[in-house]
Amino acid sequence: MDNEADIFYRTLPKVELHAHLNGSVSFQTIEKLLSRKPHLNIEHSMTAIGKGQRRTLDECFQVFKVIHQLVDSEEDILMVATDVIKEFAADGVKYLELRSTPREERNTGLTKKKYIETIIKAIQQCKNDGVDIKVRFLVAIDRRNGTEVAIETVKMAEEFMLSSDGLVVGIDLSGDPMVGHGKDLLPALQKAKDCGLKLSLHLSEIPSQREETDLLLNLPPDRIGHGTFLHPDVGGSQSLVEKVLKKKIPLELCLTSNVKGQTVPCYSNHHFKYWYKLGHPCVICTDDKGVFSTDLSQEYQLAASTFGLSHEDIWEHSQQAIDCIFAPDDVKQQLKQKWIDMKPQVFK
Ligand code: 6MZ
Repeated sequence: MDNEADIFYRTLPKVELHAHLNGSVSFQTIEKLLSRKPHLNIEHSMTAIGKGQRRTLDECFQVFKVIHQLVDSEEDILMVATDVIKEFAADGVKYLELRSTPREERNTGLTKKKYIETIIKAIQQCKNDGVDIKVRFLVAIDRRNGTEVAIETVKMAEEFMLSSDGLVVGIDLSGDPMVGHGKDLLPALQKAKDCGLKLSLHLSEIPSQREETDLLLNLPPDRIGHGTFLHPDVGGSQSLVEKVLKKKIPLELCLTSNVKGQTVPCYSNHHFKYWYKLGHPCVICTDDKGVFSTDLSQEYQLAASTFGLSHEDIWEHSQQAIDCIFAPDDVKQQLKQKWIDMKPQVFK
């Protein structure tokens, strides 16, 4: 969907909980990166999936590799993170949890620690500039990197949780679902949980992960990314669904990403319908707004038009997302007040 969303969806205050930093880089920011690095011979068509286009999930992961070539220094990360935060704010997002995988780059001297520090700096700069959005950060574990890197990442995340004035709140488990196995990451994830980091785990993004999902649900995670193949109609199982329901684990759902990445055949078959009908907490998110050429307002509008939701339904949906955030209760209260204050203006 590459259309402009209606004014209602733009003014609607929104919560974004599933946004990978390097997947969220806009056309405009890519333009700036391309001009910084002309020697790489990268074109726009290699960094985004446009209107009506689809790719295999495998091809999507190739796109991230291209973007990583463009974003490889402290300076790039600062620009990308600042731009992404401002773009979400301009789209009416009032609370954002960004996630990103720390990388080191020998060529530019970037270290993983610097990587995280730079994102924290971008969050603080936006706050100092008065950008109307609260931002928190989840340190991402790329599943393909195995046990040791996962443990190292959790250690760093713990240090930053204690030193970032509450900005680092949790861990994301992501990366190509075809690679690696969750059982190798379980000790690191358990450690993260034990030290007070929240967990958002990509689970069942592809059909063959029932056993892994079952194992990781025992942690349990605080939120689930995608969960596309959890339910029995698509080859998951009732027992997985029961676990999610019993533990009330919210799902982060990304319509355009799943359709463009072809893990879901069409919008009307999206598992949003399954979970929404059950009244289970789920939150509409973008995943990678740059790569999938979308934004959160468009995703809300898409959910409304596909599943016949009224403006009041959508309002409730955006409001209930506040209960799924990882920041503490005082932040939830401030957001709830903001929603109350903004309602007359959104429905005028
Ligand atoms: C799983 C995904 C993803 O971390 O460099 N990522 N992992 N499934 C997805 N569905 C499409 N989309 C993005 O952002 C890019 C990284 O986020 C993860 C992948 O690990 C990708 O390399 P960062 O900011």
